[in-house]
Amino acid sequence: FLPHLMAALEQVDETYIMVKPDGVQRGLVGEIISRFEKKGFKLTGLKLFQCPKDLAEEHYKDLNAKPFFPKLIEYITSGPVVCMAWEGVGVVASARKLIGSTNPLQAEPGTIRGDLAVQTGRNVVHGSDSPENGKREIALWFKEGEICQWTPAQEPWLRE
Ligand code: IDP
Ligand code: MG
Repeated sequence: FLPHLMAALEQVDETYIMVKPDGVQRGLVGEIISRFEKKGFKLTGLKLFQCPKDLAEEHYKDLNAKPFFPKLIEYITSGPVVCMAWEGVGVVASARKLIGSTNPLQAEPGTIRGDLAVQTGRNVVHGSDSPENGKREIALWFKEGEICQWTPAQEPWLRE
């Protein structure tokens, strides 16, 4: 009974992770996917995509008053990105930890940005900052039918 109750309290979240154009150009796609895969999260959506300007602006709308906004939109639309949806208990906060601080020089070694990047404006990867934004961003970047529900064979070896 108690394990079932505890399992019910462990909410499954989803997060939107994106390899930015610099990550794609630098050949880091496999490395970045691998970090989330090895941790034990479930991949539910994946595509290579050239982002149009209006989508980039919608995705980053909370930052549209920032001085760097035009350059951010230019950066995100400058080449293909890899769009991913990942699912799991605590996946939003855990993915942010795996990614590291926005400024790669402040990101801890062992994190994606800490290991693979040197500048905020070229920080190789995006991750949603809340479960609500995870849902919002997945709905923004993926069409219906592009998200797969499936049960990984490793599940009983990841969670008791
Ligand atoms: P996050 O990606 O760590 O969540 P946010 O503050 O949400 O960081 O900013 C979104 C993205 O905007 C950053 O990942 C980075 O690419 C870019 N950005 C943020 N601050 C700056 C800045 O001061 N200069 C240039 N680009 C920035
Ligand atoms: Mg953010």
